[in-house]
Amino acid sequence: MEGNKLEVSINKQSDLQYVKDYRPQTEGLQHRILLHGPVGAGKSSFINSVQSVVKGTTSKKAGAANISGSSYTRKYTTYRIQKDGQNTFHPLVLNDTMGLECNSNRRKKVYVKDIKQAMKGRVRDGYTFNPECKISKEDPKYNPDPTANDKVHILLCVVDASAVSQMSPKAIETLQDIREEASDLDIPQVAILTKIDLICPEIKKDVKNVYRSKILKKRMEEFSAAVGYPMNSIFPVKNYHEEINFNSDIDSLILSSLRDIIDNLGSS
Ligand SMILES: Nc1nc2c(ncn2[C@@H]2O[C@H](COP(=O)(O)OP(=O)(O)OP(=O)(O)O)[C@@H](O)[C@H]2O)c(=O)[nH]1
Ligand SMILES: [Mg+2]
Repeated sequence: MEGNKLEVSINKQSDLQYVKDYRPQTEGLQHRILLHGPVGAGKSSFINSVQSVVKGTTSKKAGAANISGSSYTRKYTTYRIQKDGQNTFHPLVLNDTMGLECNSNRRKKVYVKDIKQAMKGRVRDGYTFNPECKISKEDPKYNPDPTANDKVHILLCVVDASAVSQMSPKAIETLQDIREEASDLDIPQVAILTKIDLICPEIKKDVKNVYRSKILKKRMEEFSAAVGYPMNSIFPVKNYHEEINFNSDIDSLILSSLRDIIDNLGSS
């Protein structure tokens, strides 16, 4: 994997410290990471993985599902990460959303509109997404007056590496549309490719092989070409999903992707 970030060797402890020490430049501001992407891509699992790795205890807060046609996650939820032994939280929050279902043009349009409103901070925590109907301005969970803390600071597109080659033109178009909306709002965008263990037996055996996997590089290039994310803004991830114990290499990859996400946040 020459010439891209995968070459960089990971130092788990320094990445963990980096994440824990991270502060937005503006006093009192929290940075919000908005996850979006196709149904079953691993959005909720990534949030669980991040929370577990940063806290050092396994947590299963964001409900993760077995794959079916429709999104398991329905509620717009903010996940915070508690600081070690304190009743305070890291100034970095992750927002889970409903998965993209591309089975109709209507659903595609509703999805783009809802994600756009979420990026603007107009969707309150606890809103239940309706794939047939965008959030209404009369909804009690509609926030007409978002503050800087309500707004999204970085958009994180989550895609299943084993499904990249089979993404429908509608799904690709939707991810492109959302990227454009984010650009219009000056929100930086990055992506993670999950389930890398499913595309490469070497990675399944040892996650460290992520740095050598040709098939992963190919999937990243395919995704980059299809949706338009530059290669240096796509990060591979293996989520915790059925493991009971921590694995240092999985931790390292999660932390390195989180560090990369933070590095793309820009200054605010
Ligand atoms: N092998 C493998 N499975 C994973 C990985 N990440 C998630 N999964 C599994 O993929 C399935 C879907 O994961 P979720 O985290 O629920 O996906 P989601 O994007 O939140 O899905 P929706 O809420 O339905 O949109 C679950 O069965 C997870 O256990 C991974 O890195 N590798
Ligand atoms: Mg989910």
